Amino acid sequence: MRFGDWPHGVTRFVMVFWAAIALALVPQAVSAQDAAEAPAAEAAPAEGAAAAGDAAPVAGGYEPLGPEWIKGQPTAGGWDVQDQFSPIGETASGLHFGLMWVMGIICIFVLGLLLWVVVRYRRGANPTPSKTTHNTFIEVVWTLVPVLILVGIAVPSISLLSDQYESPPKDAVTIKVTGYQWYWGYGYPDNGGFEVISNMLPEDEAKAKGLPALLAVDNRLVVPVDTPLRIQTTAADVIHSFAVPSLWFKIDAVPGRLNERLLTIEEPGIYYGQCSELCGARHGYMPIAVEALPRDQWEAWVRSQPGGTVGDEAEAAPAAPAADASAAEGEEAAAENAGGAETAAATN
Ligand SMILES: [Cu+2]
Repeated sequence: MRFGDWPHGVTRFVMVFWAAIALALVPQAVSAQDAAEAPAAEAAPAEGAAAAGDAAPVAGGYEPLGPEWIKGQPTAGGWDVQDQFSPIGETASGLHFGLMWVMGIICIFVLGLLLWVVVRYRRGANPTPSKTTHNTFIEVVWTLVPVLILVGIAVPSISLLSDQYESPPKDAVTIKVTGYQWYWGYGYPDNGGFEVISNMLPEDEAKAKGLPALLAVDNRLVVPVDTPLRIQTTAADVIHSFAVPSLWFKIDAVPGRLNERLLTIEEPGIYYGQCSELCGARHGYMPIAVEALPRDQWEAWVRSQPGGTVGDEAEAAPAAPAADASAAEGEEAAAENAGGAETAAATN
């Protein structure tokens, strides 16, 4: 390109640049409108959920949660991370969006400086350029400011990283997740050792129940809400990965190895995920459905399972409050009486 053409080239570049920006922003504006309309639509299920919560059986019974309780699932046209329902998820998505703002502001600032230099100091507007080569003040500023920004990012980032490695407390409910080709098994070693096998529902069956196809399963992973869960993963054949986006939870399930992570779910509801490690022909058809229930309803569900026990009720003594089961003594008693669990369940 000859220098004589330069202003023309700049004009063309600027026009193409703004056209690209406009093209990139229009779909986002449209989805922002969609998002603005969404709350009205969401309000109804929330009311339904509250009503269902009031009507839900408390003493003794267990009813699987209906579709109005679905909280974590992908949405059509969605372009952000899913809403978060675990403490780690809320921190992590907050950090994610905070960093997006930091990156956006820095990009716009640098781009603005660049455009200003290109336009203001082009040869036509500035025929005799400055001979300045150093400016101590500016150099100190452009070193210190990025350092401070990076330190500001590192503090929440590293503390989030360490939070994600936090060990589950002693009273956590242990759930052993086993990946199979191509379904999931959920074992409850603290509650009588039963295992739930979870297969994807066929599409017509899922739709008949008002549940999302390819995500709905026959037996969900039922867990207590607001309770630390010790999720242990392994696999029986090849590597799978247990992942639920709305709980910010993903951990590989590796044959011959037990991985462990703490999970706490804050609200009752249904949270969908999928196997996230390419594991064979039906990798895409082994969804995960987590159903979080209030503690009493979860205990009712455990008792409805073959050999399911809560706390140290396998003992002949009257059942102690569930909270006591967490004590070391309770665990030992539970271990001693694990063999008796089936007998106790049979007599119920
Ligand atoms: Cu898999």
